[in-house]
Amino acid sequence: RKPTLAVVGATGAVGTVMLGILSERPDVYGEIRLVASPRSAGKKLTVRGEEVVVQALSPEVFDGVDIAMFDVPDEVSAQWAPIAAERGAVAVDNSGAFRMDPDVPLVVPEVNPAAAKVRPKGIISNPNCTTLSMIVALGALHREYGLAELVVASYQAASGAGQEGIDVLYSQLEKVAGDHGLGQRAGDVREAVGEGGPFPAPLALNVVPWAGSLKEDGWSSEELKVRNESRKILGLPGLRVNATCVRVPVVTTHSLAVHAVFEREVDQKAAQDVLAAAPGVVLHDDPASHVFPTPNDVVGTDPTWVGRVRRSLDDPKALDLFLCGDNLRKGAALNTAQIAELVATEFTS
Ligand code: 2RA
Repeated sequence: RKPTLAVVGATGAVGTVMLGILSERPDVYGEIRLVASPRSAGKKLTVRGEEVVVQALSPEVFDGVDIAMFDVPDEVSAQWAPIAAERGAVAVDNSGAFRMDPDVPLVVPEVNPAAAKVRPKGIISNPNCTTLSMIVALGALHREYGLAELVVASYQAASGAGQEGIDVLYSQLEKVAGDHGLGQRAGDVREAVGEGGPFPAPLALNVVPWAGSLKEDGWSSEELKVRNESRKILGLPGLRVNATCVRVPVVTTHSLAVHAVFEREVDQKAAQDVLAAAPGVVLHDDPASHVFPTPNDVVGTDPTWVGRVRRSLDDPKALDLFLCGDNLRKGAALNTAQIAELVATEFTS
């Protein structure tokens, strides 16, 4: 039978992308129920070409639901994913609430699909978008060479901070547009765009070395997520990982510069071949012709794009590469949809 799906957070930035993805991908569901806060209840949204009325989040809304996706803030997931699971649904959660819970698998279908079957709490977590933007490509290289260490710098898009992040970036860009003198005196962009919004410094005409909240010893929550989630997904609890997460004035698509050290010696051409053959990865790597991924060329697409693949000049076991992935698609909605499809096969097979 075709399972019933609930999409919780259907009206948010990720939820909106999710409705598009559900309309494009193979239709494996019976009913699709759209759920949001009481404020959005009654709204009509289109999924699979049909208008669906949004229902308010309540325990009863999960009755008869087989799979419930959550694209909502951590505290909402923390409260409601267990309620959905209690009512019999498999909850696929895109928040940070359960990712590091040892009884909740953290799943990337191209990397660790079998983990989705072991879910003692009835909950499966979807990784953070920054981890997801690199892990499919790194998983392929790990299978070939054995990963030992990662040094990562992210270039994260504004939409990682939700619709508010997108709105604030556009509003700041409007405020600086046309002023050709800006960006040449310390603090002049800050004066022009003012304070407020999800970014702790102006994002227009700037980069901001911060995402998430402050954790111990100066690390940001985002940097710790990259470390902890990579370890869990790859099944490498001792993997050495150092990340520096940076926000850049890009609307959507996270990029990462990665220095990856392996157990075995690597070869540039062989590594490129591994990446080119990996499901979910596109090798886009011919710098002589200016072929490399950029966020603006990647946004709206599903795969992880990889370019600038080089063997380290100082370490024959290390590769340097540049990756881009749409943080709202593979980084959030698409991976959640792929996990839900894995679960859906349990109903249909
Ligand atoms: C960000 N990774 O980009 C976060 C969103 N989950 O801010």
